[in-house]
Order: sequence, then structure tokens, then C-alpha cells
Amino acid sequence: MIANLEQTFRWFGPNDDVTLAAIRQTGATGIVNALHHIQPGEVWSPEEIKKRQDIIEAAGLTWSVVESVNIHESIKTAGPGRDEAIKNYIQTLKNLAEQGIYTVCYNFMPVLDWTRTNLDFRLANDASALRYEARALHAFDLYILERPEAFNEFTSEQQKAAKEYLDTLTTDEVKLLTNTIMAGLPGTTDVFTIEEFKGHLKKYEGITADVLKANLAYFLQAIIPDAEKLGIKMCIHPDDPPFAILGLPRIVSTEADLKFLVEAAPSPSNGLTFCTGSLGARADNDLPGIVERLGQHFHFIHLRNVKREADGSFYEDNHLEGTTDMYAVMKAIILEQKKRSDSGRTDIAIPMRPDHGHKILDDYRYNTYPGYSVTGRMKGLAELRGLEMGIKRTIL
Ligand code: CS2
Ligand code: MN
Repeated sequence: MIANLEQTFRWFGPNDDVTLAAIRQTGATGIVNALHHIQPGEVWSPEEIKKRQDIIEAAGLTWSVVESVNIHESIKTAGPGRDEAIKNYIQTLKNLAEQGIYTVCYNFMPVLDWTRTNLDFRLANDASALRYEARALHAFDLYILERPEAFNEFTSEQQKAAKEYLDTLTTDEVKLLTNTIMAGLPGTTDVFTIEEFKGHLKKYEGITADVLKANLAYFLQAIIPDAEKLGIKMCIHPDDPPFAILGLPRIVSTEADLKFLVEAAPSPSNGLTFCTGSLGARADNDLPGIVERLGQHFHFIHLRNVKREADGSFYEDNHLEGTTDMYAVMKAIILEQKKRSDSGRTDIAIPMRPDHGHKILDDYRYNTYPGYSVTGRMKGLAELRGLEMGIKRTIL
């Protein structure tokens, strides 16, 4: 029988309300962690890495994946300090490899990380989910951020829907929407002010998707030779949501983007994080097909589901429900594992996490990062491991 996917859980470090002891009870064996207190562009020292690794191992778990070593903005914009930031990035990779940590996730989303408009969207059973509502994002862009170009980007129908939506919001709700969209990096509670965000947008003037792609290729060509020597497996996380927002380009959203990326610096060290929740928010992404065609580059897998709506909105659904056919995705992943095994590759137990989960049951007692409840994620993980076993026993 072919090895199972490695079951992992994201942990935000000692300040996370979800303890390692709790994570161990979910059945996960691997931890996905980052040193969130170190700023992008700075080196993760061997001491800091070791300190965190010791905490994880003392709980009987393994630090399997780093998510993320974040990319400094100067690398994305090709701004001053880029080469210094790249040098530091490589040093961080060396320090991680020395501790035996080899899988490194990152993303190339300008300024923002993932974006939602509602962090407490209630489903029929009162579970709380994350939601991206197109008209809310448009309302923010047009009338709160007041980005002039937005008026040319949206149809008059979209503008009308956005205005009507905005008119229903109270002052407090406008503030909440603003803070939700302006959230900073995962693992922080930072929120950009409108002025700060406008300052960032300015730095992206003239940075088209093609320019951003060239900057990503520059970064990869600079780091991948070292990563390969170190045995580090880089795996980029796709854009969430997988389309341009707020005037910022996004370039890791489609199968063609993923193909460009792996071809920009061909190497076993230049790989992908396959996130079904992110890629699945686009109707033109064929997820099982992506596994079939690009699965050999996967070093890390995020499995979650979204329910897509006609206007580009979506919410995070139960892991086996929603628009993505999780059975077909899991089956394709298992066939990829088989291919690896048949060809003598040893990386069969690809680390997988349930990514996000709903807030259910006791989750309301914790103050967790949005999407990172313990019980909701455990439910997702439990469903996924059952699905994996069922398919493996049936087809292999
Ligand atoms: C999540 C993110 O958006 C997602 O799907 O997995 O928290 C993700 O971890 C970061 O945006 C990028 O690594
Ligand atoms: Mn993800």
C-alpha cells in the first residue's frame, strides 16, 4: 500500500490559542509553522529556528513545513534592497536546512495576503465561515478606498450593486468591512490604514502582471540553485482569491500561471503548494486536471472547499461539499502518489493540511486567527483522511 499523505496542522506559535497538545489529538503529526515575529526580508537565525523546533518536538510533533518565509516587498517590486533581501532569504533557507526543515511555502501576492469581506458568515447550521463577497469588495474599492481606476474596471451593474450594498451598512459595519479587507499577514493582527495601503499601491504603479512575473522569475532564478543544493523544496501558495483585486496584479492564479512558474527555474526545488480553496474560487481552474498535469511539482497540499456564486463571490464550505469535487481531487492526488512510487520517488507522504475550517462547537471559546479554529479544522481533517483511505482501499 502506498504511504498516506502526511497529516499536518498549521500552528501560529506559542501565542496561538490552539495548543500543540490539542493539535496532537486531531491526529495530525506534522506542524506547519513560521516565525511570525521576524519581519519579511530579515534572516531567521539558527537559534530562533531551533527554539521553535524544540517546542514542537517536545509536544511529540514534527515541524514539517514552513508557511511562510514571506517575500519582502522589494523583491516583488524590484525596488531598492531587493538583492539584500534575496541574500537574507537564502541564508534563512540554509539555517532551516541545517535543522532538518526542508519544505518552505511562500506566496507572491502584492501587499496583501488572503482577502475576505466577511470573517463570520453564518451557515444554515450556525457554523461560522469565511466569505468573499464581490459587491462588498467593489464597494470598498470604489467608495472607501476611492481608487479612481476602479470606476473603469467595474461594469455599471457592478457599481450599482456595490453602491446599493454600501447604503445598507451602518458606520460600524463600514469600519468592520475596511478592517477585514485591510488585514495584514496571517499570524499577525496588523491592519493597514487606508493611507498606508494607498502608499503601498503607489509602489505598484507601472507594475503590470508581466512585470510582477518577471520579478518572480528573477527571485526564483536567484534562490533555486541554492535551494537545490540544500535539498530545500520551495512551494508557492496560489493567490487567494485567484484574481487581481484593488488594482494589484496577481500572477499565481491559473494553471498557466503555475506552468510559467515551474518553467521559470526548472528544478525539483521549485515546486507548488496545491491549495484547492484558493484555486477553486475560479470556475476556469480544472483542479483534478491540474493535479494530473502538474502534480509532480507538488510539495505541499491544502485541501478545503469553496462554494462559488455566479458573481465571483464564494464562501468556505465543508471540506467535502462546495463546488470542488473533493473525491476527484483526492483520487488524482493518490494517482500522483502512485506515479511517484512507481518511478522510485521517495516523497510520497506529501504534507497536507485541511487549510481552514469553520468555527463550530467549542471553537467560539477560543480567540483564533480567522479560519484557524481547532474543532472545525479537525472535522475537515477527519473527513479528508477517511476519504483518502476509502479511495486508496478501492483503487490501489
Ligand atoms: C491560506 C492562507 O489562503 C489560504 O488558502 O492557506 O492562510 C495561506 O496560508 C497564505 O495566504 C499563504 O501561504
Ligand atoms: Mn491555502
